[in-house]
Amino acid sequence: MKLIIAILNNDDAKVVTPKLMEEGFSATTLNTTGGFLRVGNTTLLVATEEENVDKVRDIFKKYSNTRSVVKPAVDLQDKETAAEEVTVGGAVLFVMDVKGNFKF
Ligand code: 2BA
Repeated sequence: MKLIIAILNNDDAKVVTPKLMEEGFSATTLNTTGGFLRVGNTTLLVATEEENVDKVRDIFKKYSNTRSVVKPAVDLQDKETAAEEVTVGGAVLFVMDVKGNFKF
């Protein structure tokens, strides 16, 4: 069994999550914040059998969009950072081994 940890834009998550449900997958949604931009994103946890990983990955690939976002300039007392444009996502996926799966 594998655990897919997927970080994606909140709007894309609203599309991806029902698509996963339609295909019979279970998912847990976490409201998260990106460390770099400090704006909200969504983290989805999807545990599934190894043979389904490609199908799950394809759903994320199909419904997640890349975005260009400007990280505003910050003035932290005497330390200034310039505004910066970064490309976010579509989705960032990590696939991990699951050693146990219990329900009580
Ligand atoms: P953020 O940390 O807010 O990062 C947003 C985007 O800013 C990133 O897009 C990347 O293009 C850029 N970025 C991130 N860290 C940077 C840095 N130190 N210097 C310059 N640019 C940087 P994505 O790579 O598509 O990541 C989207 C979100 O996925 C991230 O939001 C973060 O929440 C998560 N993420 C990405 N890579 C991760 C990793 N290795 N571990 C944990 N979370 C990750």
